[in-house]
Amino acid sequence: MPYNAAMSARPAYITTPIYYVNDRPHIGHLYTTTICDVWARFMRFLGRDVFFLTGTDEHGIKVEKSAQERGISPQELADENAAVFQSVLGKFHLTNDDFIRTTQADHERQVQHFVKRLLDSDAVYLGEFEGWYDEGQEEYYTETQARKLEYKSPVSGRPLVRATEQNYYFRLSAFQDRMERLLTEQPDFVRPEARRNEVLGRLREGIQDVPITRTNFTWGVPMPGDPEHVIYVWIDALLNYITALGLGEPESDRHRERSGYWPATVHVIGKEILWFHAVIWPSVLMALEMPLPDCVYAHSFWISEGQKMSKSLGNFIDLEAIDRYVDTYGLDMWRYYLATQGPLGATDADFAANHFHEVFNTDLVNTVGNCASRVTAMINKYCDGTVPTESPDGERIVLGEMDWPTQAAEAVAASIAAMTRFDLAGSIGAALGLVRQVDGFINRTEPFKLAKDPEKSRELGAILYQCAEAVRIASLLLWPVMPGRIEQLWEALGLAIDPQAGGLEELAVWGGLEAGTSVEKVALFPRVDAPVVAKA
Ligand code: ME8
Repeated sequence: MPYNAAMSARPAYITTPIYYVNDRPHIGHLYTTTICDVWARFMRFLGRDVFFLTGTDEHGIKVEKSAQERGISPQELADENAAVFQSVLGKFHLTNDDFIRTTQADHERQVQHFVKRLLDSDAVYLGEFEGWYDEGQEEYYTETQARKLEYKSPVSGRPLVRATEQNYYFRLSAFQDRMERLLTEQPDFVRPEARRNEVLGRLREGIQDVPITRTNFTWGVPMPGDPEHVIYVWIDALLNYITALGLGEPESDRHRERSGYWPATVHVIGKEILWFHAVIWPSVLMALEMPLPDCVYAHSFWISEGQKMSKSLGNFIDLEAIDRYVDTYGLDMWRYYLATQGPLGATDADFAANHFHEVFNTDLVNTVGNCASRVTAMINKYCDGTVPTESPDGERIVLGEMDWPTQAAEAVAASIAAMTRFDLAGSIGAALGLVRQVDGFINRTEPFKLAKDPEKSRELGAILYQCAEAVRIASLLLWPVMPGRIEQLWEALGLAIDPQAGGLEELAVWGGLEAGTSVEKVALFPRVDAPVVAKA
């Protein structure tokens, strides 16, 4: 879907999963939140009104058990770990507009409100259930599914257990046809394509009603009118996407300020929670007669040094490991690596220290950093540190057979289009492509040679203008992923830009850099001697 101006009028709403508080943040959580952040920043820079939500999932048996083991209350455990998740946000320059916690009173009230609505409309009923239960994931499987999984949890590998419960059920089976139609008629509803096919395949095997309450623990939102039952953590969690906007409390401030963001533009999640988001969630919304999100984007997983991350293997990328990367390479390289090398497609991505180092050198040191320093250094050396003019006689001097305005406009359009469809690497790649063209242009036109000939000063000025202008335009497209270093570059180029105020497309038009502006030399990405080594 290409970006067009009309879209900027429509508010955008992007969400991450809400993370379980019985875990500590690691690369997986940071990955999803970071890619959402890059998209949110880019869309805001385009002038879109964006709401970016993340938060924590705090109920359920796992939290209850972990708290018990530690001899504290589930609320204490939730408070402690939610604070850790929150503290990470600022540190990684993540610009979420709200952080929802499922133990918030207004969330709990709204969960009850929505479940009551489902009960009143008969989308939820009381019944008996028997199935194969994954205790770790709190998920039920049918006999067919369980057999395929060899009666083992696909996540933890632990045996599934046979369980019978009297529970409230959601009539998921009633939505089979509508779900199949949705996935067929709206192919972008689940992305990437391979994931959509997976969901369609499982849908066609048939779907059964799902229990949405539990009686084997108490740490959760009580079922309205039957407090023996606690609302299943997944229903509670999925509803966060609409409770954060106050959709269950039409009189509230939240509703007044935020209801316009629904339906969501994209729910970004990991592939392991696709079924909940691609089938259960839209069915619940259909039952509530509410509009559906535009897209559920399920990325794949980070593995580490070629293997599944595990604490015992010592390849787990936890906050301590992340700190080592950030301390060595800077936060912007961390964000750059996640955004460009991450598992956004249907296959897992390998986080590897050597690869990280290589990408840093190739893309940031030798391309962005080197180009910015070459151009600013030449302007200082040959033009007294002020931006020269591209058209001394009122007409642009064309050199090196380079139609810069067209090249730049193409890169900008490609970068915007890619980001709009959530292809982060494509968007960033288009910006980097523009930087590479500057390097090639310098090598072809050899301004350092022209500088020796006073009669060529007009050409020299035009070349350096064009280089600086192309770097400026590329920098606008790179700001969402590397805000820190790019702002440093803007300062060196004498530019006062406020991306929060929008205007990316206007700023990215060729010719925005003003002749006469003072330019300082910059060194954006200092070299790093050797890759980070895992702690012994
Ligand atoms: O599932 N690579 O929370 P959670 C990439 N509370 N991403 C990863 C990852 C990895 N190795 N490991 C985790 C839950 N993630 C529920 C969600 S939403 C209504 C409720 C990311 O704490 C990825 O986004 O287990 C995944 O979906 C999420 O962390 C799971 O976080």
